[in-house]
Amino acid sequence: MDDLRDKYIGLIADAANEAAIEELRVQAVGKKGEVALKMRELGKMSPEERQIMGPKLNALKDEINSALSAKKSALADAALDERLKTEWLDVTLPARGRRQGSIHPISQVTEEVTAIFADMGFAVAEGPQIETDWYNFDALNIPGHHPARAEMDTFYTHRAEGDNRPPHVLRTHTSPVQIRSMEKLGAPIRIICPGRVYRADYDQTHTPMFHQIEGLALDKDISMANLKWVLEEFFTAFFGTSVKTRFRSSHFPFVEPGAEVDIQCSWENGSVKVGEGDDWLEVLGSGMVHPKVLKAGGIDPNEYQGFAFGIGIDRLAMLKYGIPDLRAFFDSDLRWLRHYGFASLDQPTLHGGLVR
Ligand code: 2NL
Repeated sequence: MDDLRDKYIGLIADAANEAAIEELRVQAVGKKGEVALKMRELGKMSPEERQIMGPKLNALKDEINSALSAKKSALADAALDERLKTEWLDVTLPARGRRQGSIHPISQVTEEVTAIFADMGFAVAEGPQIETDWYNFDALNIPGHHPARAEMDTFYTHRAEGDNRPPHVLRTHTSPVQIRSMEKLGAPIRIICPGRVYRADYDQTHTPMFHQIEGLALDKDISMANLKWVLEEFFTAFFGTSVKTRFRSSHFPFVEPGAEVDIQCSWENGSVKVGEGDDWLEVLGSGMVHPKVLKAGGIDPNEYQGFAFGIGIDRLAMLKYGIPDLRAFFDSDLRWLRHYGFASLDQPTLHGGLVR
């Protein structure tokens, strides 16, 4: 028995890892291990012998077990020491650089505008940027021969030779989203449709892609008065100061009557301030939705009526943040964004959190 003890104490001392320890445990004190075999022999012994050998075998089993667990924790300690030697952190290293990206003013303004209209019960609707000419023109009471179609400098897609269907267009306004929403949701409805729109136009004040938000509110008794209140409420929230509006009669094929809306402003040495002074700045088009347009959207004009408006997001962003040149929006040098106070994306609370 002493041989057995010396054998295992030696083997345990030499064990190199946890797997070796486990192997030794099975071999020595497992159910079919050497100590168990010896215990089985107890049955064949005389009671006197058994009384001596029984406790001795139990003591041997205990001794081997504690040698096993002592070795196991010694191995774990050694492994930890090894890790601590290699996996250390140099707290004197310089910090990582800040990320360069930042929220784009167009995205921020879109979020600001949608949040304000959401407070007034408007849901956001989106739709395709490549449209059929039905949704972009005909449904909006702009027939094929109408000058508005030519005026809109539309981008047309290409059809395969022999395919005589009318080509798709890049939407020239977000109105098609409103037609699709009327079809899908019916009336009453209150939605705003933000998104990219396209017109073949490029100069100091126009880019071929720009951003628009259109609004639509239909119910049994919605009037121009509701439109005026909603717009004044919007401008006041957006610019953070009360803003007077001025409606000028105007024509758009999709509304009747139609109005262009100006906001109150002042001009001081070349820069414009909204909500003060006695100048006016044209910012949007609006009107009561034309009965033909309601019909195109599957809505009965004898039962429902309402207003619609369209506003350019790019111009709104320039006005609110004093950005003088459209080209800034397409500049890949982001330093100007910080100049105008658009924070890095590393401070995500500013993203959408700065509504009013
Ligand atoms: C502009 C003109 C406007 C609308 C957009 C609209 C949409 C539907 C029906 C009727 Cl589905 N109207 N949208 C109405 C009037 C003007 O935008 O020059 N915006 C900057």
